[in-house]
Amino acid sequence: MRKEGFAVAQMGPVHLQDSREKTVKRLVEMLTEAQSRGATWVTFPELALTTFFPRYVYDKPSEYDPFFEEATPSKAMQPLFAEAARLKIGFYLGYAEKTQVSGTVRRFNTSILVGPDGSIIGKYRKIHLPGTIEPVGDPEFEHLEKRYFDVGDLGFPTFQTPAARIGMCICNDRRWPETFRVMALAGAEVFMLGYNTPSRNIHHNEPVHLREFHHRLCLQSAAYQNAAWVMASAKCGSEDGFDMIGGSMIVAPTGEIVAKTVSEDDEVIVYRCDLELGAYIRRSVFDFERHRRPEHYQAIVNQVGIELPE
Ligand code: CDV
Repeated sequence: MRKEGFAVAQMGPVHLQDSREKTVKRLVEMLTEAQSRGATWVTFPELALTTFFPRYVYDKPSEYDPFFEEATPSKAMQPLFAEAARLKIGFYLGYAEKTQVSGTVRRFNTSILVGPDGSIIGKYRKIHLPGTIEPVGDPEFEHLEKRYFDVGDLGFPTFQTPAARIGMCICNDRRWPETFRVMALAGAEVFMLGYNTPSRNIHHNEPVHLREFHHRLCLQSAAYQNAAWVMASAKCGSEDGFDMIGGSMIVAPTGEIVAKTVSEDDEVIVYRCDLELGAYIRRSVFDFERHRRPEHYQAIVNQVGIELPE
């Protein structure tokens, strides 16, 4: 057995008017609770420092730039970094990143992995951006990630930490099995992800119970098929009247849910994960080296949409 305490810190709503200071204070409180309950790692949600602003239509950078951080750690993040280093606890944090790439301003939906010593171990920039560039014209279904963010340019990296090799992804990425398989092929033993999932489906009229079912389905199959632990953290509840699902959870490499939140508010769940469980499964049913047949998977990387054979 190789056991390590992992926590998922779910957040209730962050409203448009809530200050970063107030929001980060909530994160620090949950970090402290996680550490007191034996966790050495915490997963926080996607875009954890602000409301889920891509639901709103903005035209000018001066209107949406206030949601972005320009430094890591930014001033707002500093209390979280300081407390985590003091408590010797690592964390995953999602936020909106504004940066320069080759002299051009770029904006990403980003997560960082911060080690128990307070150093930044790695960064991921969201690849599967949902929604539209142009507004659909119905505030209930507006989801403008493609308007505000560039597609991530870092691939799906994994990072060796004192506890395990960790891979990161963000929200909609979890619906795409390629996300997890690429990280698993780079040795990920733990997948960390944050999400903001509206209770109403932006793509079609789907009941809430299916939203939650599809969420669980993605996480459980990702864990099982890649023999890895999954840490999934929601920002949920009603943000200024816009409802988002909860259901933050920790899933074992067997696909079993071992811990799950019960509220749509700030809530911490902790589980002592046996990293050997995943290693055992990767030596048997999911021994990639022995059983994968990539020569028959060409379409996965060579095609985007469906191409019918001649
Ligand atoms: N923030 C997200 O990526 N949300 C998507 C919704 C819009 C489909 C999700 O996959 O939950």
